[in-house]
Amino acid sequence: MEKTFLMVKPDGVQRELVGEIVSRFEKKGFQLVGAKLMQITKELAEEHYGEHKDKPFFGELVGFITSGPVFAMVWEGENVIATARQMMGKTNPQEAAPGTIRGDYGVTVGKNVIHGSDSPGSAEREINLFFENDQILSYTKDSNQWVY
Ligand code: RTP
Ligand code: MG
Repeated sequence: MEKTFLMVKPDGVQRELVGEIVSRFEKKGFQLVGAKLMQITKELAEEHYGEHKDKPFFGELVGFITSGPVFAMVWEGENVIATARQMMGKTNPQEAAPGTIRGDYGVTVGKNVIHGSDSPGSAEREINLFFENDQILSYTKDSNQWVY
């Protein structure tokens, strides 16, 4: 089954949006298979956002993503990479549709609440960058078993 890397950025953690964001992907029907609250180092940030290293906003981007804890996650499901990007909305929250995470909670492009892998190649790269193999679980969900 397809997997993607999603991350609540420091602004989302500070604004107490972790639960809301996790809830959206749970309700959609995707499965959480890995998660951790962590502090990103400068080295990890520069590698993660390596594709942007020549952009004028690179320094600001690295500074922001290392400015406080992030909530890193691996989610699994059919077509989860592209669907999660749709649920996140456009990069600039001012262009992101209402109903998307950035459309509902973001205001500026520099603080846009959530990161998501943009392709199968970046999903594999980013999952391996942030998670060890044994931190990604495989399990089936049977909610009745946990109620009765
Ligand atoms: P992300 O990688 O964080 O999920 O965002 P994205 O794919 O939607 O956008 P991307 O083009 O990969 O840009 C990465 C992050 O850089 C910041 N950015 N700032 N000041 C600017 O013009 C500008 N453009 C991009 C955003 O925070 C964006 O999420
Ligand atoms: Mg990106």
